[in-house]
Amino acid sequence: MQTFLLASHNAKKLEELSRILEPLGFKVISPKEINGGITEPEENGLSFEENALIKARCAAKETGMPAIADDSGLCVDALDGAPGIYSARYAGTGNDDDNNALLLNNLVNVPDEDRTARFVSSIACVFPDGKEFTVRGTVEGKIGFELQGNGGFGYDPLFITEWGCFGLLSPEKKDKVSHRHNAIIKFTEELKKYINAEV
Ligand code: ITT
Repeated sequence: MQTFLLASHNAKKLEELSRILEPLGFKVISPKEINGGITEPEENGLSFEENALIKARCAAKETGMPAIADDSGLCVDALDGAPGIYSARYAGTGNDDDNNALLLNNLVNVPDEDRTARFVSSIACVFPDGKEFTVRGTVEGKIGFELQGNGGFGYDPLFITEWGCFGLLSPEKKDKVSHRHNAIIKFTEELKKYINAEV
């Protein structure tokens, strides 16, 4: 069984990644299980992929383990793709409530039909021998006019999809339709190619 270190310091994201990966047959280890933890590198890349690679490379180098990192965010069309790679620090406080309040404020005059958006998850996989790849998953939706529910994390209470607002979905439902799920499906396909190439 392949074991991966999940290089994330976001407890909710870690929960989601583990919940999706474990039934697919992967053993996953969180940074808390590593003696002394792992460094949280500066995410100074210019794309989700670059930032995911920065995190996974750092973790693989420090631990000698195959590492997976997710860099994700919300891209809002009416805001030219913002908050995008800056989603976690949009309001400058690192706090989900502040980020959601700022997003609502920045969309205050934007009508429903123009509030289209997508969640993006780029997952990087880095092996200690230096081999690496990234995959990207997305999910389309719209930004609501008010917060709904308290499921998930981050912008979920504002993100409305064909299955309903992410803030109102059960964890099981979100796991089946999310950008992270879609990225992990591609990750498993890519991993098969990697393993086959090694044989
Ligand atoms: P790590 O880098 O340690 O993994 P982080 O929270 O800093 O944790 P990112 O830099 O990838 O992670 O930022 C992701 C942000 O995008 C996250 O904090 C949320 O604001 C938003 N986001 C990503 N996925 C989301 C989801 O499934 N639901 C709601 N918001 C999400």
